[in-house]
Amino acid sequence: MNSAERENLIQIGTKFQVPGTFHDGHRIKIGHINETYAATYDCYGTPFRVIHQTLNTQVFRDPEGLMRNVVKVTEHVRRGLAEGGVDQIPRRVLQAVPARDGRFYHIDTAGQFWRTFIFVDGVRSYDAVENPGQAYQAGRAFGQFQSALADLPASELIATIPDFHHTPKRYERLRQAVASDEFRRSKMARKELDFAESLAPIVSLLVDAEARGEVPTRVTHNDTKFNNVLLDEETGEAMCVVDLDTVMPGLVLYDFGDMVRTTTSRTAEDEQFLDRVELELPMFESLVKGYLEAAGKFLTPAEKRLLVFSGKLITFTIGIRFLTDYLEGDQYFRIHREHHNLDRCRKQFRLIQSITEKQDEMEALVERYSR
Ligand code: GN1
Ligand code: MG
Repeated sequence: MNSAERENLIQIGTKFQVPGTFHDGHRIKIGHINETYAATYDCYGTPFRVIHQTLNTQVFRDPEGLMRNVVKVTEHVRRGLAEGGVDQIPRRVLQAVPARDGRFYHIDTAGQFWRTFIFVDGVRSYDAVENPGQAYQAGRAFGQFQSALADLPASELIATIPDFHHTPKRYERLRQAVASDEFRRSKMARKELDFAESLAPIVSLLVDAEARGEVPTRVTHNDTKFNNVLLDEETGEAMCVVDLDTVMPGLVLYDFGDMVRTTTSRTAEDEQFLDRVELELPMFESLVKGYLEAAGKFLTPAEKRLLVFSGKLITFTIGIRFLTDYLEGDQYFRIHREHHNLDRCRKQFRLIQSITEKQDEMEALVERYSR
């Protein structure tokens, strides 16, 4: 962090009701969209740590509504944990820190939207899952999160990004990107575009099921990738679900699908050695077990029946978003190397092939843990 960035962070800190004086801060790299800093304040000799985070308001068009969602959801989860007599509640649910003016955000002189959370100690995230125990923890944590919110009416939350997982609309956008091919990149992605074309028949299955009322709209997380769950550094237990910007009305299947995408292969999201990319059944088994232990009670038969399919569809949806962004000149997902979004897409598409190969075994596992 350079000195201008540091000065700015100090300024930001003064706008929030953080106790003590600024000691130090550094940028922590998570996510493709927002900037996140960890900062330590000296509070009468005791360190007090917080997260200061920007929100990309190009992506999230109603940031105030988003923060209202976040506060409503975290308060609801916290209340549930307290009623259940659970220990270590401050480590299990995010706590937003209000600004000096009582709102939960601050807009700086440059127009940046900031919010602050209390730092959760003694936990870490992983970009790629390492073993089935972690997959179990992730499945259980997101299942518990959904379960804790099952009695919060979805109508109380705004859609922070409308049609976020609407695969047909994402698909249409890909078609437009191919048609204009502004950056002359479609020839690099010929194979991927053919593959995307071949999956046209499945694109609308979940939105159609929702429209017919076969699967209910609930409060869901919508960005359940493995690095959005914090595991205890010592015990490995999943403590806290983070990145709540997309918590909004959705389908549980979007959440489960994104868990399958990110928590069943010991490879990074942008793995370039595609031979290494495989849906690993022991990971999937643990993921399903953890998820159904926590969520099995409230899921309907139709939701359970679509779990495996959702893994395929959400992996596809995110895959075509990477592909579209590649064609559109990397406007959305931050890239760190040339063709990065194409690499990300390739990894997703390879995983879909592996899911297709192992579909029957996956279905059998869902069946086993549904009983
Ligand atoms: C984005 O910012 P981050 O990394 O939490 C994206 C998700 C994608 C994910 C892919 C608001 O999440 O939808 O699945 O990248 N979030 C948004 O890594 O678009
Ligand atoms: Mg996110």
